[in-house]
Amino acid sequence: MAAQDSKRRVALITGVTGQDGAYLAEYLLGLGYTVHGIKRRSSSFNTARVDHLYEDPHAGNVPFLMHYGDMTDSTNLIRLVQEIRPTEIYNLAAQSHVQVSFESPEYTANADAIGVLRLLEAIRILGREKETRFYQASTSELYGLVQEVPQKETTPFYPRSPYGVAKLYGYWITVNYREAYGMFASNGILFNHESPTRGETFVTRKITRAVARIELGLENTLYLGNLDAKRDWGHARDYIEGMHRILQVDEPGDFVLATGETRSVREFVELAFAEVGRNIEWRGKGVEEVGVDKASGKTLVQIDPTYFRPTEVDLLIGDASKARAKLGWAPKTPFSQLVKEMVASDLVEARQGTANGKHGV
Ligand code: NDP
Ligand code: GDR
Repeated sequence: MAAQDSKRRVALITGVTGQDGAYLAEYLLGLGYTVHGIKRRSSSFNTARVDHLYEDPHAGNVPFLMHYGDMTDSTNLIRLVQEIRPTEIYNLAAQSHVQVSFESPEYTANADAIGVLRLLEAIRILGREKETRFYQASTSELYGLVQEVPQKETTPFYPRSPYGVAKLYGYWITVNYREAYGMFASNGILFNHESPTRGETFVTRKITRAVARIELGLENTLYLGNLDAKRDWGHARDYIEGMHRILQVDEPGDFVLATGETRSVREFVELAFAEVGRNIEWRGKGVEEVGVDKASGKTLVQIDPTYFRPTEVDLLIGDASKARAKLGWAPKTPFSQLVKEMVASDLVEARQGTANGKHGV
């Protein structure tokens, strides 16, 4: 077990402005950690998810601090690890959109694969192997083409996208640094997890946002790709607790976090529309298929083939028995509650007109 300074609890979160980073930062602050986050420079504000945690550092000893940085910049990462001296690093930063990874495969590899190496090397170069525990945000996308279900830690990997392949490197370099240098470096192999702050171009949020906007008459049609893909969807709030537990146990290792239930995109659509009292009937086949509101006869869902991926992951369903046994972790939020929460939040957002952006995969 890596010797940790028993008094200092200092976390460094890469990707703190993302869905998981923001939930994790809030959770760790609640546990009394000092939390440092890395944010990217952008031409417009990108900190909406963590703004409520921010306190003016001029006020003195604030527990939450943000630093500019990028997973593609080694010198920046080395300097930050040197200055912050984190006791725990959560590497959540990534180009995390599977379809976008087909458009930007090289950048995805740079940030999602080599970025992991850069951070592990920063720890090693600074001689902090024994002082720093490292969490890598691995993914069920590693399983890709179905080899066995449910998928667990021993299931062979077969990634199906540049994102999945980049994350495969991230997974193995984490294992290698654990074995080669005795680092406390662990992978969380997390299945899809969503929330009201999920990025707007992931399918769940795209659906709940469209349901709200259609309900309020701001939009007419939801355009989707593959309706038959099946995912094991949980709530991000539950999964970040699992991430934290992965770094608190005595031995490093690799852990699946999942609900053990799977649903199709089609089922998600049906449930989300049911939240606003609409029943969807599916008519037609293939790219001609449409989702029709049974009561009004209006077409609410259409297929747009641009959202189909060159290679797809058809079925994900995870077995989190190891996490249950060794971490005492279990998901708490039922699927129906997740959908309810997301639709309710998007209704509020649509009413206030606070939602950003109209386009996206
Ligand atoms: P998001 O896309 O919401 O957040 C990604 C974060 O990474 C953002 O803060 C983003 O910054 C940052 N980022 C992207 N590229 C870089 C870069 N080059 N340098 C520094 N920061 C960068 O993802 P999630 O919160 O959903 O996921 C967190 C991690 O977990 C990701 O690594 C993802 O691949 C992985 N994962 C997610 C799952 C899920 O279902 N949510 C499941 C399994 C794994 P910005 O805000 O500026 O864009
Ligand atoms: P995924 O999430 O690829 O599983 O990766 P996403 O929500 O993008 O897709 C889920 C499934 O829905 C199908 N789909 C669509 N997807 C999007 N984005 N937009 C559409 O219009 C659409 N129509 C159908 C997809 O084809 C796919 O089968 C997420 C990310 O968070 C990754 O970073 C993470 O590693 C995995 O989850 C676990």
